[in-house]
Amino acid sequence: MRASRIFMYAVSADTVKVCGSSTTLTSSTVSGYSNLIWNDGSTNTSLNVTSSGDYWWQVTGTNAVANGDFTNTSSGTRGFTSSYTYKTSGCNNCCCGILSLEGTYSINSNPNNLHTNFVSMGDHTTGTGNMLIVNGASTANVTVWTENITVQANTDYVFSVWVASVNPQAPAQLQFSINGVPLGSTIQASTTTGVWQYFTTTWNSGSNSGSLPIALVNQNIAASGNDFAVDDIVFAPVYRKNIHVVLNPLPVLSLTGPNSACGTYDITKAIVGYDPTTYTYVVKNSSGTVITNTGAISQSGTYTITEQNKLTGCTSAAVQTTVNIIPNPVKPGISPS
Ligand SMILES: [Ca+2]
Ligand SMILES: [Ca+2]
Repeated sequence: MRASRIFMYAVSADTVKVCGSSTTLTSSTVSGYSNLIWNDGSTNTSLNVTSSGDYWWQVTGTNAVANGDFTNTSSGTRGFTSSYTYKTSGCNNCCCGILSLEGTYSINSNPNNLHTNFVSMGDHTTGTGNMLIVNGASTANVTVWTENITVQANTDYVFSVWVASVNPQAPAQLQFSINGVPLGSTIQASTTTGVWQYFTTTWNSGSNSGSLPIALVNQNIAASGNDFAVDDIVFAPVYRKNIHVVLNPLPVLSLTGPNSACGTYDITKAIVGYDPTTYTYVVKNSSGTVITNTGAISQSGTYTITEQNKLTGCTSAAVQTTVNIIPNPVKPGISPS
């Protein structure tokens, strides 16, 4: 049930039309999801918007990766497999430590503990925890890390990872992969060692459901180097709300006045830039009664006018003007009947 609900949410985009120069968008709570983030990276429950355009907020469900922070090291709880060779003990006749050979990996709190040429650095999770440390080999399309994850159909997922180079040579080129299909752009690690970088991609499961292998695949074919650390792998359902915002300006009405006329007054002449094609004008007298005969006002007084843009529906502030009607002189000898 949840999966279909998420799908409906994910494909829907609200359109918010507002009269004015800004509006506030507000996120909502999605049960079981947290870590709210807006398109601009902010994490408040609402976002102030001052230009038309497309916006989104997103919350993330529970991480499905079993040991994404690499706390567990024993074979029963490690939670993943690799096409490289797991090393926990010394390397006979090796130069530099237990990861001296290409195509080996281990879990440790410091790359330098495993290879004397690897940088000394802390993990991403806490700075003192464990990370996956890899002496990558020069073979492309090798699975560095993989775990079978149960996915729901028609659900959006986020797949993210933190990567650091532990050796400046030939930085790692990794690829997200789901069910053997490459996903997103290549994860290009830095030539600077010891700096954690965040990589993320999204995936819609479509008709896929059940247990699928999700993986990080090595695409580097450099002979030496290609040595890196991985930490805090997340694969989680994600709910994103897309919001299309249209901000329409408020019309600004300007009137001339005070206005005088003999007999009757066409009050549309008081409207600066009178444009009945674009606007609907509403004229009221001082009692608040709408005047329909705007072309021939016969009563002196204060009149209030608003203009509404016919296309956007946005209405100006009410503006007042005064009209002074001067009675026409009555011809002598003729009495009003
Ligand atoms: Ca960690
Ligand atoms: Ca290597």
